[in-house]
Amino acid sequence: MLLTDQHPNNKSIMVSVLGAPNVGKSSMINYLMGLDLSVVTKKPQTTRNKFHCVFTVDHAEIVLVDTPGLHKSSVEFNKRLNEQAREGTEGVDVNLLLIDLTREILAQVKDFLQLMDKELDRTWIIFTKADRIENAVELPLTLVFDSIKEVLPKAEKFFVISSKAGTNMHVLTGALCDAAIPGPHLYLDGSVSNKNERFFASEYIREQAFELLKDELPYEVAILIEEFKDLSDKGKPRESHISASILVNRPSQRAIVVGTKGTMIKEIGTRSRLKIEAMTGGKVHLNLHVKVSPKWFKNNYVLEEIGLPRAHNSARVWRNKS
Ligand SMILES: Nc1nc2c(ncn2[C@@H]2O[C@H](COP(=O)(O)OP(=O)(O)O)[C@@H](O)[C@H]2O)c(=O)[nH]1
Ligand SMILES: [Mg+2]
Repeated sequence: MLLTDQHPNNKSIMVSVLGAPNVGKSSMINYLMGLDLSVVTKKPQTTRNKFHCVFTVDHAEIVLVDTPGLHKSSVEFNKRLNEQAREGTEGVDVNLLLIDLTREILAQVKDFLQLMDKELDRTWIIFTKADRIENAVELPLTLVFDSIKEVLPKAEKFFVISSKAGTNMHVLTGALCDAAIPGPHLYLDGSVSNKNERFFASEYIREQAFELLKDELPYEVAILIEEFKDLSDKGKPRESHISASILVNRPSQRAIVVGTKGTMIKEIGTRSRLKIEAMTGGKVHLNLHVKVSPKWFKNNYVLEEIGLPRAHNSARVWRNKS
């Protein structure tokens, strides 16, 4: 489709979704989209890559950039996660900085800005998890917002939302539509992301691993899609064959991910297959295997494979020789 074929009233806005781990970035995105696209778990640092989540309201296209939560760490893997968040602010029209109402507010803003280490342009503050605070919408947040403006001068306005209760979601959507800039849509034909089904298949497998595995183990797991093939004949319902490796760091972890008589890997497989089938709208054959890949989170090849290229502050050893 040519851009000139688009409706003359079309407008578009690109928005970063920023904040500390676990403030509710992915939950808000899923609520706004009306689709469980982004992975949500109770554990922090579930999101590892920045990616576009797209929805349209009338003629307005809203492109939300989900990002990993910024957090303090000198570990290479975490530096790369933080870099994804920093890059998420590039070229956007508005930043949404999510602040968890159940935690200390100003400290969250200051910590975030320090870790961001980059000036934020036009920013809206989104206070999240309003359902967890009694009468949250009546809190004297204007005063708090004024103090936020002292450290973040480009903060324009604030919203109080709950992705659980749906509070003020329509207000936020309305504000985004109003701020959208007249021009062509970036995504056509109902595309909801810049990432493909392969990416989301790996996300949904990782989501179930995060849910089902305990303690630190979820953080030591990565998913590599080895094969994603469509088997279906023309005119027949879609049928896909997916083969994926679950990478773990140590042999003892392999045993846990496989589980007694393979029960754990079966459960991860069944649950993630259902989510992948909901995405493809067809049948999915999912073949999972667990591979021991010692210190995969220090392995440049694996990190690149899972969409985490070098960060600007990566140690020298990670840089290409030039
Ligand atoms: N009560 C409540 N919990 C929420 C809300 N939004 C997110 N959560 C929970 O907070 C946790 C982290 O959410 P997630 O969206 O993954 O946060 P992210 O790390 O910032 O992307 C999950 O357990 C969510 O269910 C909300 O509006 N209300
Ligand atoms: Mg997230």
